[in-house]
Amino acid sequence: MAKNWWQEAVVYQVYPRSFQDSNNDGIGDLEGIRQRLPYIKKLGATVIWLNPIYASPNDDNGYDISDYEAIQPDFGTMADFDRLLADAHKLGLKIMMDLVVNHTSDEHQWFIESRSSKTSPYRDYYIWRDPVDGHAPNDWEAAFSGSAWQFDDATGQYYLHLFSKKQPDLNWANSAVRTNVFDMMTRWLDKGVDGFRMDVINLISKPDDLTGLTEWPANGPREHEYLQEMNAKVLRHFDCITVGETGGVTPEDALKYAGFDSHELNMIFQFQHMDIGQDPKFGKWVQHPFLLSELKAIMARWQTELNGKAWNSLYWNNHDQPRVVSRFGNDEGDFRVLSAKMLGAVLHFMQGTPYIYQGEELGMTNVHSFNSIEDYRDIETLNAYREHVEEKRDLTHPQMMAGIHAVSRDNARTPMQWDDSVNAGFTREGIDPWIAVNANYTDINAENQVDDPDSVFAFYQKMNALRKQYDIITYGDFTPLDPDDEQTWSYTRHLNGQTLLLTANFTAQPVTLARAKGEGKLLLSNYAGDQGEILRPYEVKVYLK
Ligand code: TEU
Ligand code: CA
Repeated sequence: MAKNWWQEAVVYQVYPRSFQDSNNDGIGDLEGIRQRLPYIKKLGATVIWLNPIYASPNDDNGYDISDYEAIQPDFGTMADFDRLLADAHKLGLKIMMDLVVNHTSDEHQWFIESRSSKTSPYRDYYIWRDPVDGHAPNDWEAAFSGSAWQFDDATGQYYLHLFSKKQPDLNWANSAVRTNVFDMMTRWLDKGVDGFRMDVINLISKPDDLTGLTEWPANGPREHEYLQEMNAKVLRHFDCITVGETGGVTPEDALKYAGFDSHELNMIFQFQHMDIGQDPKFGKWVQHPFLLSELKAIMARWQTELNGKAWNSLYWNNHDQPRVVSRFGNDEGDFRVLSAKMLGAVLHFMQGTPYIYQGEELGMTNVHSFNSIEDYRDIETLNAYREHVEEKRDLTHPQMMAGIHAVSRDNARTPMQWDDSVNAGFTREGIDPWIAVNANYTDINAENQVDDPDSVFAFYQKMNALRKQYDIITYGDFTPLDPDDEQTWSYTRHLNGQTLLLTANFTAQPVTLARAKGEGKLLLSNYAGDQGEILRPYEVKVYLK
């Protein structure tokens, strides 16, 4: 298997709106990110993934792009971007851009032209259909509630939007769309960016006949043709990193998208571990208990089925997901630090490229201090609340708020907690940040942690350093252990005669596990000392032999 730099990378995800405000308007910006580069360097990450920073009316926090080659004024200017890129490169940090090309904003010039008349040269850039019996062409629901079709009075047709109605889907079957997207990507790569995270990239190919379809069009008929064309025309000419966001994929699909010889992408983000516990009817908004064995089985399947054939991305968190310490760990009292470290280790010692979402390295938690729906900003959350509580009335306010507290995307989007000053060092005292700071910032913040050897930050830093030191962490084969044990998570890795063993306790009680005794050198643990077969609450140990 060829070794590539992106297999050895550690990616740090920055949500620009919530990272660092440099000009005191309550919104994070590019200059703020630039000022914080030394922090990311100190952590030991090597690549920064920036969520969208392009011009956008901001219906979906930048995932509705009105100009792919202009910077969102809230975030600064192209000169600010150039400075950020240059400074990152000086520090040896690469920058991965978000590429959102399943849809644009309805305020993109292409869509403005497209909706203006049926004969516009841009009409076919989007997906327009006649009404069927006076209704939308099919029953698809948009990800952000309501129909996926919007009727447009000007021309008497519907356009497709799988997300909000301000995010019309591009028509990839039109080769002019593809050429425009590929040229735009080339210009960014020529400018020096180091790669792309590709938003919902497995939705770009739609079936020709959409009438009567009930299923969403993931992994559509021409999907791999489009990605191979993108690879041939753009990606292969640059030494870049690519990761596709692909909901609803299996390991089998992954071999096609990101196989070592598939000539498409380097990696994909799968969602099976994120979708665990969802309700068949209400989806993520009603969460059910799940077994640790189910979560372990999902991760083990991805580890073993991709081994030697494709490359995993490893993540617990991103800007769409709740905070992992609150979700799979325990964010109460002393258990927070212990379980944040344990979860970090369980993930980072698997095979793949790890992604750290801003604040994960501090053990930042879900936001328990938002008591009203008014505190939320996310379009998905607000629309779902309206749909379930006000329109369909199939969930009560308390039921919906329980779901929102558990899984709203805004759990990840509260400002980065830098220090214990008012507004957590994200923006100046007296300024209202665009979304409120999590009330626990006085306790959980970077300033507290960067120089504390027992902090979550120091633990992540240590993991990143170990990865550089031991190839087995990156490249070793993976073997799951004790798959049915509902209290502990253990596995081994193997490379060139070496064995790495990880054992972890997922409960708040001590458990006895014979193999936890370990052999060889204790590389890492989240407790002082070693109690052999006893794993203390949320204890994790990593041995190398
Ligand atoms: O997310 C894709 C997606 O399917 C989301 O709707 C996701 O399932 C949901 O947020 C989890 O509940 C990507 C981006 O990451 C997200 O931020 C965008 O809103 C979305 O695409 C549209 O561009
Ligand atoms: Ca700002």
